[in-house]
Amino acid sequence: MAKSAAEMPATKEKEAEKAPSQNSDNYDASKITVLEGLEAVRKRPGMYIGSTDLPGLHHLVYEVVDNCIDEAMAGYCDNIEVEIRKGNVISVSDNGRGIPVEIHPKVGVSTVEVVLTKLHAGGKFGDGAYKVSGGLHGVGVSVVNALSEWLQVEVHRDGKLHFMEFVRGKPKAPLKVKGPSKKRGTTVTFLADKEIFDTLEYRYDTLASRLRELAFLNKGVKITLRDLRDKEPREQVFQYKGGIIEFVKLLTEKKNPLQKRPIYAIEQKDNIQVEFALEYCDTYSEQVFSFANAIHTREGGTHLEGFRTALTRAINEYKKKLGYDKKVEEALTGDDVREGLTLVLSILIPNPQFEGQTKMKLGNGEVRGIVTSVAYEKLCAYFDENPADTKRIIEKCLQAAQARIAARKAKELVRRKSALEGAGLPGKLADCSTRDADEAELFIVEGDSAGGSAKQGRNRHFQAILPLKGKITNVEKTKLDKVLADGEVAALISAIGCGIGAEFNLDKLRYHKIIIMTDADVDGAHIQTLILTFFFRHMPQIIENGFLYIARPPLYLITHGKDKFYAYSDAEKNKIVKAFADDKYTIQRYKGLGEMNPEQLWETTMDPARRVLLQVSVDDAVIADEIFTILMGDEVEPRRKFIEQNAKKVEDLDL
Ligand code: 0RA
Repeated sequence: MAKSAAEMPATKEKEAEKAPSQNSDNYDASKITVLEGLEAVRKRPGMYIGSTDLPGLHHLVYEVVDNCIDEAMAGYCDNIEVEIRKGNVISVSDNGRGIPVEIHPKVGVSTVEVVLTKLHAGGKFGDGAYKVSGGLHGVGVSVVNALSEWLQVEVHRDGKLHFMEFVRGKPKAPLKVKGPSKKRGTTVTFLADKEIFDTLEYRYDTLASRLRELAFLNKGVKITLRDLRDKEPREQVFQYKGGIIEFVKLLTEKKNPLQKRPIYAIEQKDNIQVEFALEYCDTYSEQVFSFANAIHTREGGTHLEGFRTALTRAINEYKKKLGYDKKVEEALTGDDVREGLTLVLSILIPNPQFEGQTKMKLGNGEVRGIVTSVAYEKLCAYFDENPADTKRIIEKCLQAAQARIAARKAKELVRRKSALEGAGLPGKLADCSTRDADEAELFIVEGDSAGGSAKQGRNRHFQAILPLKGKITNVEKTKLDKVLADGEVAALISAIGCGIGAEFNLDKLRYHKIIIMTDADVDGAHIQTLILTFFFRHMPQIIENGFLYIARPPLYLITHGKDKFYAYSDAEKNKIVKAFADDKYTIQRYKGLGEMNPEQLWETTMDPARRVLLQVSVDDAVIADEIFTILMGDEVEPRRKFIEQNAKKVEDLDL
């Protein structure tokens, strides 16, 4: 948690005054401002790096790497190495120009010191290059320094190796020359401050995912990630000569593309560089990655809006040109041309403006028209030159339109039955009495018998029960109209209260905890996956906002005299049993939720004070999409491989 100003030690201001006395001839007003600058960062870290939890911690690494990427984008660097060392020390090296070492004319200390101790000093002095750093939170490496217990910087420049060290943002000594060097570049090594961060345990996969993304966006640049924390070091090298074309190919690897190769274009207009790669597959969902200056704009923005306009316009243009208007008269909508689309859009812009709650939406208005005109022209050129691919793409979009028209009718039908409207909650929902979504919980329970126990065992003030019969429709293989025709899914949508598709509205969510409760067997695991797939594809906002959970019922009841023990794994069971000197105990293996009586179900799985809930999160959208495509799609071979490779985990499900 971010520490509030009040919690910070009161001595900070004094320390700020004391520090320059190590070097009293540098004791001037500007120096004090510098130190105060970093104190502000330590007081309100959240303002600079978003949070002091795991995402904030990873942000430190990204901040340094972004500076290396700037060197790469300016054409001076093609090798970046990131190391997680024992004790969670991070080291980031590049072969860029090296941070300038000469005395900064305005501040009177080395530029290295300015860059590392002054907020916003990351600015590359207006050399006209596009920049990643300073984009999202506009911070720079000084923030990393401020939030590190210690930080060391090595600069290879002008034939020399320069070195400087800091403690909690304050220089230990001025920049010094350590010796000669034939190399060029910068190495920043730091230990994040445990006084600031909730945790220092970097997640390898999270860092790998971002570094891979950066490698795709900066074609040719070699980025190495090395984890030296465990006995067995782990290393991955990311380098893609094909850039975002390879990104799209990776995303569509497990799907069936409709094209020979991705559509790709890059062009600069009015100082804005527009680059995109896209491919259509025979799937139903859309996968989009949009970037502005290598920052992942998860909420999209003007660049994506501009692109969508161009895509819809160009496809409608060729639909008409190729005579498809006879087949479907209605114009294709934005949604129609998005089905099965995999798109990577990357733009470079001199002054990006990031908006939205998470600052992940591009706001620059001038970008919209520029992207539309570049993309429209390039798409039309491709459609002219590749008639066979174009036909397949248009036919795919027509299918989407037909399904949409059918879904509209189906929806109207369902609505008439008022299943989706507030008027009628599903009959089998045992709702809770509270109307406060914050405290309300919805248990999605497998089967009517378990549903019955859950209904009796629950706390009816805040716990609602929705029993689902059997297996719901696999949404990965089915269009929305058919999905809606499944009464179980319709009941689920209606209970949740947000609607579906374009009408989805998260504000209407009736429960802030939606808990999937299935048997601990293969069928239960399958049902769980089906429900997860439904949320992932149709209500991702529920997952993104942390509202979806999985309940963990116990596997065993062990009775010893009058005492009862529940075990949630084999290991736990063995541990419990070992503790009994005598043999007078019995073990009951729960095969399903239905075997538990209402009281047991409450004690073990539903009581907030005692239960174990797993929160569902989709950290890495690329991997999640891949897993759902494999598990629920119609390609048998990759599914077989996935299950084989993960056989251990699958077994675990069926302990
Ligand atoms: C300030 C100015 C220049 C480069 C850098 C900072 C710089 C910072 C970092 C942090 C990690 N690696 C870095 N590489 C460079 C411009 C250099 C020039 O104009 O010579």
